[in-house]
Amino acid sequence: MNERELWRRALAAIPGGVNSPVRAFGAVGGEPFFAVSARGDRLRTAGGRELVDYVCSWGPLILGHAHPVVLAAVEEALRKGTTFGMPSPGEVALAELVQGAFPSVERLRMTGTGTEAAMAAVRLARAFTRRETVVKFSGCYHGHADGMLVEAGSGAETFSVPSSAGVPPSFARATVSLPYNDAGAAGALLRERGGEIACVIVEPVAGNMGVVPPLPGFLEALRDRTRECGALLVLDEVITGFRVAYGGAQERFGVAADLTVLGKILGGGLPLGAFGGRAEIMDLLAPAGPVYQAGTLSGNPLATAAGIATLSILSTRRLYPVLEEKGRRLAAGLGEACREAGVPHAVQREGSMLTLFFGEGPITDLESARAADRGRFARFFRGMLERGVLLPPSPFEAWFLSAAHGDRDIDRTIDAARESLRGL
Ligand code: KE4
Repeated sequence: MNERELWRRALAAIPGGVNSPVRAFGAVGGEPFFAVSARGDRLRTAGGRELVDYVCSWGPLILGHAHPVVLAAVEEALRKGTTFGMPSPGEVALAELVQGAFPSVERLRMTGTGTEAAMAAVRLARAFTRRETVVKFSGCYHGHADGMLVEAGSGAETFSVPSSAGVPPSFARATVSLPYNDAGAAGALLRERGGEIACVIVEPVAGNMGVVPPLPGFLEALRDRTRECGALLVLDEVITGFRVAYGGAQERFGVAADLTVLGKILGGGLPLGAFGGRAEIMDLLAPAGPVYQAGTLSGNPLATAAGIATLSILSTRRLYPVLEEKGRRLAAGLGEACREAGVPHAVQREGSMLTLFFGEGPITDLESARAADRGRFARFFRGMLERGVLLPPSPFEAWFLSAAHGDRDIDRTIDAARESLRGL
């Protein structure tokens, strides 16, 4: 298949040629390839190349591509049909698995995407608290709902400004964006204006400005200050859920959310998002209560089959120490390769998600993430791709390891990094 011709056709039919912006390689240059199949940690392109894959579909594939147990579960479900538009047993089984993994989740509602789940969780928080203002953190991404596409205005105290065309300033004014990891700023805002705050929504480990772990005490401060002022703490665990621990960041850091947003791994590679929390909050949702939310394919039987198969393997928790060691091995090798090359770097990791920043660490917020050398990352990305290793095509994304990334491929990645760093 001629990828250049395919790309020309894609540009003639799809805006920017892609169905999600980051796939267009805008941050790293060049034309993207087309993926046609994948298995384990390997992804095959339409041009016949096989790549060691650290995108892993942006997080869902913690077991690797096309895991046989997941494929078998989806194939079995497929033979019975694709969607019924009626309650199906898999939705109940998957919701019960999430209840078991997240003690803070007494009730769960499924959606098609993480965006829908985050959007509905915020709507629910506003209804439950009868307050309007939402606090988020610059550099965190919670999907593309209007109120989430905002950035801090001048000075963290002022209301936010839209970070996308088409978002009315009035929507942005209901959201305040603060610097990530700044417990002082969050505490001050919640003490001064806590009475108007519906919720604080945060990635407990940031993965959308590159991997930025929470500083000690940051999550605990958000938990304490929100409890004091009656705002809800919404932990967006779309990436971290089932990734950094079976019970997500809540298990890893011991901080319980009022509402949890899930996605990615939950769907085992098929479209699935979810949000959940205490029954007294979740039971405000239609049809039980006055907060409307719905979805044609929410919790559809193929996605729940993939999710149940994935969580059934993860629920033994045996995989997490293995993933931790894979992440440690890769991070150590990348750091050594950068030191040998004399390249300023910060390898930031939480479990099996990491980012190599070309800048002085520690990277604790969006400002320090943006100070890293993006041009160097773009050249490094292309060098790695030439050597058969696919990194996320953006310095502001997480690299993901899966159960399928063996030591040989990790060591091959480190060797490719050593070679790519020469002359960067
Ligand atoms: P989706 O609507 O893409 O399923 O989920 C939105 C979302 C919500 N919360 C967090 C913490 C997320 O990371 C995401 C989606 N992540 C991006 C990239 N990290 C998905 C990739 C893309 O947009 O193409």
